[in-house]
Amino acid sequence: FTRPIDLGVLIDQIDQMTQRTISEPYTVLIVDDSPLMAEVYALALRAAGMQVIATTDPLEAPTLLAEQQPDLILLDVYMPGCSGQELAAVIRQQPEYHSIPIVFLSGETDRSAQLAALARGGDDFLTKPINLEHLVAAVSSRIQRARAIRSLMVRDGLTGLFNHSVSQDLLTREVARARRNGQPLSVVLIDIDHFKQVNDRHGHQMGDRVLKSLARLLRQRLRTTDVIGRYGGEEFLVVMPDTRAASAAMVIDSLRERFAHIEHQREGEPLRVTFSAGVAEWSLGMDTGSLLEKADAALYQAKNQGRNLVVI
Ligand code: GH3
Ligand code: MG
Ligand code: MG
Ligand code: MG
Repeated sequence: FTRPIDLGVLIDQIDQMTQRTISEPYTVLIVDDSPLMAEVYALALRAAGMQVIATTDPLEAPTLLAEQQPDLILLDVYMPGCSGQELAAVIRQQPEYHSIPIVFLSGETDRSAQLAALARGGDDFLTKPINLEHLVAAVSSRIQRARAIRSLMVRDGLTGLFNHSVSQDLLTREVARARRNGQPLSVVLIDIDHFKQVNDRHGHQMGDRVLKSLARLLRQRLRTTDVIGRYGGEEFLVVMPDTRAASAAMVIDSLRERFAHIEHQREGEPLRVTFSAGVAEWSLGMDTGSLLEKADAALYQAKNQGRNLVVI
């Protein structure tokens, strides 16, 4: 006698594990006026599997920060031209860098100078001579925590997809990119059909399970360059760069068919659920708002024409 395996729970666990293990290597920006010291730190961090960008010129740091998007900054306190404290203050003035950890490196043992550096936006202070094992441990634990916090702020808790405001920001970024490079861009709004009935008849927990299974399907079948977000309760937003509306609609329609065949309940009364979708392609003169309105109008038509449909 063996207990039946709950496939839904198992798949969720596998999803969570793979999301945790498939992650990019940690990237660290080192700013130290001593090339020798920068190289020593870089060697230690690289040996631990991290990517390192190093500069001896503090004035170059803002450009490297914007271009390389590091996970953490190691900052020497004493540098000619611009001190580490000054640089930290400049970096912290930009909202997009508020959450990036800054760790100071210095031979300074004076307590008040250390506190001043922390007050300018630093997170930690390592005193020279620096133990390289300590450096690697301090850097990796800070990056790990920063990434976890960022993912909490960016992802929807139930489905693991981007939340409403992040998906909208990413859409705005793709609109700007399409305007620049002249490549097509399509947007899809997906809304589950009669979802209130699913909750009413099968319970809220089953409703949640349906939401997770649609999220999983979208993640598995769409490109990694597509943006997939939970736009509202049972509404999802998909942003497809370099894609014309006709191809986007074909892809979403095959997902629609696949989703409609999923058996959400293994015992008792069978439960199948469908969704409707509206597709819109960006054209010159449209902004994020008008593009979403166009997709919403198409979705409204899909609902009006009987649901379980994809409309352009
Ligand atoms: P339509 O086909 O016209 O879209 O009908 P509908 O029932 O899907 O639409 P309606 O907007 O009336 O209902 C949406 C329901 O989605 C109501 C709400 O309780 C449910 N819902 C929203 N968020 C969640 C959630 O996180 N979990 C669950 N289980 N239900 C949710
Ligand atoms: Mg120095
Ligand atoms: Mg809805
Ligand atoms: Mg609905």
